[in-house]
Amino acid sequence: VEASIPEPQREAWTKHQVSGFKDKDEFESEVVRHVETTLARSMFNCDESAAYSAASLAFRDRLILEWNRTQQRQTFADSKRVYYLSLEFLMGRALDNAMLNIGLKDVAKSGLSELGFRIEDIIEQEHDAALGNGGLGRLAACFLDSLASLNYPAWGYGLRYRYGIFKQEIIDGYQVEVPDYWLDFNPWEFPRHDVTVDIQFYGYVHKVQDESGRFVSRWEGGETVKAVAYDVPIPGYDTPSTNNLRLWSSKAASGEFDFQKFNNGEYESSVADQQRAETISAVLYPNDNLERGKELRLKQQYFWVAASLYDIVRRFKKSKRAWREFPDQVAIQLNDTHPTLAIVELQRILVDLEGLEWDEAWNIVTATFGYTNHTVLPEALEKWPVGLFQHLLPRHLQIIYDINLFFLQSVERKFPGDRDLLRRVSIIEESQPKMVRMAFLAIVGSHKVNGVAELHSDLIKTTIFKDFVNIFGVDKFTNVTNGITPRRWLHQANPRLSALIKSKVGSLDFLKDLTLLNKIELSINDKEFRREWADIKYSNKVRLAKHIKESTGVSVDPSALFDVQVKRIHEYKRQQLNIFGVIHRYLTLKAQSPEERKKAQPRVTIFGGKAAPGYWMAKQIIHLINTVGNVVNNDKDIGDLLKVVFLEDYNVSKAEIITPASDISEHISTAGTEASGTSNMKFVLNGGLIIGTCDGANIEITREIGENNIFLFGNLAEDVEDLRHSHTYGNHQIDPDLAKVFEEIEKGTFGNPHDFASLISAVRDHGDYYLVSDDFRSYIETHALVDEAYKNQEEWITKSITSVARMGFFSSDRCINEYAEGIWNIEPLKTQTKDGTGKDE
Ligand code: GFP
Ligand code: GFP
Repeated sequence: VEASIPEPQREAWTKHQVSGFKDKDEFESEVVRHVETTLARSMFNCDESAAYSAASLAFRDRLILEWNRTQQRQTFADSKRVYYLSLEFLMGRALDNAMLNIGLKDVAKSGLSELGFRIEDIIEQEHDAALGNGGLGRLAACFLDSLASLNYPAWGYGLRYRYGIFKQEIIDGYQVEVPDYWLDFNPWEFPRHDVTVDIQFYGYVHKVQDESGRFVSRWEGGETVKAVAYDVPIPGYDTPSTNNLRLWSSKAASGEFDFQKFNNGEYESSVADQQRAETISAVLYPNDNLERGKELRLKQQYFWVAASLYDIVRRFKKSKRAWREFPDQVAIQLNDTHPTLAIVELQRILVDLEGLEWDEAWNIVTATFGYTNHTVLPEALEKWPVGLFQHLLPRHLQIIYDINLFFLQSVERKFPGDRDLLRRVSIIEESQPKMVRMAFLAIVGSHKVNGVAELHSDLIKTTIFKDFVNIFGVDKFTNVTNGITPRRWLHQANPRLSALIKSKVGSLDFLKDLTLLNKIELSINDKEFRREWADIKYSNKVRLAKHIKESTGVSVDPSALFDVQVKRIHEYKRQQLNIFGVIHRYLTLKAQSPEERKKAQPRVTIFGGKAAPGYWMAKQIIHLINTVGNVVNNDKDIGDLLKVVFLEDYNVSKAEIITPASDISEHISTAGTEASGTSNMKFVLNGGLIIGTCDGANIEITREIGENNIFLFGNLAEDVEDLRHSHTYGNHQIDPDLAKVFEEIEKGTFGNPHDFASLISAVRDHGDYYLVSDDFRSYIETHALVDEAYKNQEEWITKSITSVARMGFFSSDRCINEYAEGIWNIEPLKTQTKDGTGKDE
């Protein structure tokens, strides 16, 4: 590796080596220095926001030094790296995470206190980095934490959206979307104006003969946009390893603006090009699980994938290895189909630019990529119109056609004459218009395809990808059950619980090996431990109650049973089932005498989540929740027996308050629709029980914690098809109690019934695709069991402790180790070695 500073001058560099703060005094002087220099303020005008900025800069300085060392170690070791390509990284806040992972939160706490600030208030100043929609994006963030914590040489590649997921406001019970401009001050990113890539769009393809007489394709013309790298350091927990998340931002390639036009006085149009280029990385698309085929989205995908591959290939070429060694040095994981174009782009680089033969290139490509699927919902699988491709990426379309041709030829050899099979598996769907099926392209171009929970991985093999199992063999398809990072979702979100567990495990080692949690089961009869356990839950509920009061104005009693459902709003996740159940509870209470009511278990039902702006039904669900809350919360007969709240703008930092405060949480998707779910894991890890369907990871959670510790209900995935079918024949009889709920809505009890007509008719008149009525009875009966169980607090605490003790499997560390071994074939890099290469001890 070449160093830019010649040998004789390096001594000066070594002498002046920078190091980060090590103790409270040094931390304080760093904070003061940043306040007075970087921020140009002083003790006379340092508010909490400035203190947050300065504290973050102090930590950032430390991080970036370790980041540099980590990158150097990885470069010197020259071992295989993994690149995680994800269009979403839902990172949340960084300061608290950095302090805890580095292990200097206490130092920062007392330092800030001496400077006149409370650390909690400082942490609160940070704007969430909300570059994701939900589970998929948060999974990517948990993976980055685990990759760094386990010392894997790994980079994330994503887009630096100027606007993250919209901010949600609730106005008159309706969701209103407000832009989330989060970049005003972001100390966690490093712009790399020297790391840029020119990305081409549109244009045309022609064949030319190269020096050796070979015909090669040249892609020319069109427009060019510049990708600029922004690096975000990812600190590992209790290790110096600090990995990189590289986010690309788009800029006009031609510079600021068109000077010609500017000089001619056309001021406005002179900046048009610049704005058009910057639009590419401007917004994160909200996910409604329905592909809408927007050109800008495809542009985003190619922009990001092409910049990332250019960077990866450039790094590989520095090692001067032969191309066939590429898969020994590089593993690329495709988080869903969004980065599938990477497969085509690498083939293009190898064949068109590097001159490899098609087959040799294709072997390299397929050995490099792995593809993770996150949904079986057919309407969510990405497809792009061929015409759009032809226009935007003409050379890529040709390559896709060739990939498809060779693939279909191989299918034909294996299954001669099976025309229908060819039609079914073709990467090009022969529809009007023709479409490119991205999931099929991802399967054909990868060496492994995985689902994210056992049931889901089985389902993809028997439904959407069945034909591909026959073609490629079953070994290409595998499962890696999702996980979550215990650093953020236990230690950071629930510090008291983490401390209590530490007192029983003997150390914080469970944060690195979550299976050590099983040690707390030995203390299950320890009275003091149990009391502290219950007290922690109670104080987390007090904290949430305070947040509810501040954000909604509703007072809730922390001793009531807190029932939570927070996730993207979607019909398949069935928040409508929940709110219909709440109405049923309300009607039941109303029908009771005051005497009977005294026996009822008080409840607070808490909702949170965003609806995609174009998803009408989801928005109606939010509206219904709010109107029901309005009626119920103000009903004197009901009082504290039932409260219904919708928490506005659910995001990662709110999840950190909500998750530790649940008694029960809801994971109630129609069986077979939720690929995994990850919040189910977070709630259980924080001592909350769950009510759920036999879906996604609920099944494996049940297996681990025992079926006495979970409230399962509803129809099984294997019966869903038949049930749906039965709805369409003869009369679809809906559950009588659900019918009463509908009657009440239609009477106008919760506002204008017209507003909710589509929610009701989806169930009653349009085939009840999500089986709301089929599962309703078992849902409300199971909730009755929850009420009963909660009355026996001792039993409940036993369930809670037992569940946490058995959650070790669901760490994202386990998950990343499985990917590393089964899919990527990479090893962790040692952080301390004699020669600094990280290669050996
Ligand atoms: C280069 C150097 C590294 C350095 C990074 C970050 O890496 O030592 O830390 O840049 O600027 F080799 P590549 O991106 O070229 O791998
Ligand atoms: C998607 C799936 C979830 C799954 C996550 C992560 O998340 O079942 O747990 O990906 O694999 F739907 P959502 O964004 O839809 O929640």
